[in-house]
Amino acid sequence: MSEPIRVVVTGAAGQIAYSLLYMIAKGDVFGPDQAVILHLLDIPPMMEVLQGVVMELADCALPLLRGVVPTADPAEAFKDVSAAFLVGAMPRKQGMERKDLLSANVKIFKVQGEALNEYAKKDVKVLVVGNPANTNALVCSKYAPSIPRENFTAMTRLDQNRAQAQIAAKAGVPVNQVYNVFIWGNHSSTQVPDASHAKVITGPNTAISAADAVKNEAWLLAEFIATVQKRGAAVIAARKMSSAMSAAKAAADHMRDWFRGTEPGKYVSMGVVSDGSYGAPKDVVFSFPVEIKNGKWSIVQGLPINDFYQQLLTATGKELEEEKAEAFSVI
Ligand code: NAX
Repeated sequence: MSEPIRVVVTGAAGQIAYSLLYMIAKGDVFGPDQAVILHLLDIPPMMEVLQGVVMELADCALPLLRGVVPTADPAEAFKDVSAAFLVGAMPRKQGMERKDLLSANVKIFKVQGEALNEYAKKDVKVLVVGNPANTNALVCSKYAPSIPRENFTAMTRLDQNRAQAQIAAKAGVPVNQVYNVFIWGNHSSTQVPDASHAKVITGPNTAISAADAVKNEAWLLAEFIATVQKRGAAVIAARKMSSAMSAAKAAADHMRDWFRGTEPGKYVSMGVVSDGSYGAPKDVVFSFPVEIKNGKWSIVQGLPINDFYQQLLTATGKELEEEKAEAFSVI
């Protein structure tokens, strides 16, 4: 068993963290041999609630959990961390557009970028979940110049998981038989769920295209895309609260793959600082299909993109450029 690593979760008293902390502490993310010390950051009025979370973590009696540091002080929260789940933010309420949240939330991510810059390990891997996740991740990286830009990512894995589940249900297969469906662009309603490269496993060494598996290409180009784009809003409408269990699972999936790698030929979606691949605007956090090896992600190159998807990519890229301009105008 190696030395424990320090992992910070912000918004630790909130609903996503409530599921996520358990997954991290039981080894789902960093593996069954990696002990962890959890740093839990929330705001001062939530410290009493956070104490309850600390009690519950103790009561889970998890052998990999070697310490818990609840705090409202970013300096303490980010000290020596190897991984950061930036979940804490103001959540979107019913009827609220993501842009309404931008102004309040980017300021939080500026402060946390500065704290990461000063206190975290220089190879810290940062996953931004709090919305608007892509632009928050960009803001965070700008205020943490001593940490490489590639260490800042935004979560679109929930959208990918939703897409994978939709295709699996339509094709009538378990979800792990669907792969290489991924998300381009922003974690917003302009996101582009792309099933044109997706495959469905049909036998020990055989896979067919998602279009063949669902026997309905029109569905993949219309209803499928709309369902995934609007899934967050549908969950809010039903639950009166935003996605939490599934968001925590997706955050755990994202960080697990980043630390432990992806299978050869299998892509996962990550919002990363764009290098302009596939005509995406540069210097925004754009979701691409990536492969991960030795803790480093790389954008999957050379996928053919037809005009239909290219137009959608352009629209989501434009939205990210607008968000970026707006964010840096209010900081
Ligand atoms: P909750 O309101 O349950 O929890 C948020 C927590 O963050 C609260 O405890 C709050 O006190 C804390 N917080 C606020 N400001 C903070 C700060 N400056 N430092 C530390 N903690 C702070 O929200 P929850 O449902 O957990 O959602 C958290 C965020 O995830 C929201 O921004 C939400 O929009 C976003 N989501 C992102 C998703 C994605 O796929 N990227 C999907 C799920 C979710 O909607």
